[in-house]
Amino acid sequence: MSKIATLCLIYQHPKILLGMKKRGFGVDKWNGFGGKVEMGETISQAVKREFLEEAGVKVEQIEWVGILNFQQENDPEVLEVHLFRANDFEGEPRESDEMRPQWFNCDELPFAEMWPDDIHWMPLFLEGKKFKGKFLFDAKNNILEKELEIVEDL
Ligand code: 8OG
Repeated sequence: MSKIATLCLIYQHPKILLGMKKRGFGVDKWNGFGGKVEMGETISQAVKREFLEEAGVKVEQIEWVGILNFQQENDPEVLEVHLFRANDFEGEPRESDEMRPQWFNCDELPFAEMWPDDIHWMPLFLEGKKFKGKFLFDAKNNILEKELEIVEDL
């Protein structure tokens, strides 16, 4: 069983746009923007829709950089997250019901307030690598198992 979600980060070296999740899954964590892919839409349509809904900005050129599978212990469901980078955007990031956007310097990312897997793949993201990974979490979101590899193509 698997669900598909998107995650997209705007990276304009050295700045990266994150959002504080205000409600729901991942609340009180800084993250990129994204969510579940809806019926009848493509993955890239979902990236653009979620960015507009959550941060009020339009992203057009997006680059597919990773696939990460997340699973909770004792739960057969796998969340397959497609990770994207955008360099450009239109509009001014603004707060929504779901996210409070903020720019960070890529050397000062708030890993203590991010998902625990992010510290593992973020260096690859910042280096412009493509990667695939798999993380298994316990009920407290500690990482029990981790697989991460750089790939040429996704
Ligand atoms: O629709 P919803 O907001 O529930 O979607 C969840 C978002 O959170 C989606 O963009 C994917 C993202 N996400 C996870 N797990 C993890 C994780 O471990 N690390 C990061 N950085 N993002 C995650 O669902």
